[in-house]
Amino acid sequence: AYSNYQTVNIIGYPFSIGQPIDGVHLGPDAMREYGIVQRIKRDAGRKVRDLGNILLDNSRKGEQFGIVKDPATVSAASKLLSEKIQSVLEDDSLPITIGGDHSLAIGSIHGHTARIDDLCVLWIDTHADINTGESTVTGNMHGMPLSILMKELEKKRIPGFEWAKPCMTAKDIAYIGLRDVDPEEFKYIEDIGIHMATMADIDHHGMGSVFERALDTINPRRDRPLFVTWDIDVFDPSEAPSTGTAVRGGLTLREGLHLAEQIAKSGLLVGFDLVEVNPKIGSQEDVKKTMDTACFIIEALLGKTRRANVYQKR
Ligand code: B3U
Ligand code: MN
Ligand code: MN
Repeated sequence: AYSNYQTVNIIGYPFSIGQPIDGVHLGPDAMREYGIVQRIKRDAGRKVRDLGNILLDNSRKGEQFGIVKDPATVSAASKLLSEKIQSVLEDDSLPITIGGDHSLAIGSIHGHTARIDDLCVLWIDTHADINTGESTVTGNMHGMPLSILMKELEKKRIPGFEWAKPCMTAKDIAYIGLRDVDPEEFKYIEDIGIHMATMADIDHHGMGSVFERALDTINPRRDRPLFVTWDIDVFDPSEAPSTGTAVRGGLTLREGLHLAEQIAKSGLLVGFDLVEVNPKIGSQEDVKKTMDTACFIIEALLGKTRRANVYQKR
């Protein structure tokens, strides 16, 4: 359906202020060094443009709203991403944002909804990332992007994000992979009515069925453009150890590949994020494995299958 999205644009978002651990801002350059651009070029049959990194103020100023850390810095950075995404979409190209911490989804989703009507979103993550200024225990903004984006939580928004009008409702988004949701987050999810598929659901029904159910909820006629924001920590730490908040009991590489392949096959994908790869965590081998997992997923989202080393027709 979106077959004009042939040119893939890689945007690096070297940002770590949404969480406390050093190194996640080095994710995009580490992925480039590992060869992500060449891997996509070699196999994707699409043009790849590396747009480089967005120049971000990545210094901690210690400003707080309540216990929320550095909201102004997060806001300024995600505004730049939203603008970048919009310019890529103007060009009928597919943006891939490589993080950086997950607070970047404020900018990427805002940018997509500004240019694409009727967007729906799959949030693939261990965490629900929907804490508000009232509910957050850590004060880390990578655990909060959805509270900025959701219309239903407009009254609970922290100040400083006036440029990003809430652009999503519960019918526009579904979670896949959750297994570490704060009690207050669970209340928001239930009150608002966001579809959530936890690891338990994946165990019980299998990934194929979980994916179809998620789309049945947010995209029943399979006609809405789809955006995917993929937190690498959804994987089991055995597949993606180099991330800030690894939680055991996550996706296998095979489950992740199946999900990514089904997303590609839908023909609905208009853009995606891959976030929270931290090359400063773990051994060299851990970092390599994590980046390899990320590359596998990016390639599969772009149409690579396990049937043969050829890409799906778009
Ligand atoms: N829900 C917790 C933990 C967390 C969220 N996202 C990550 N960790 N990566 C929080 O900080 O809000
Ligand atoms: Mn996340
Ligand atoms: Mn996460």
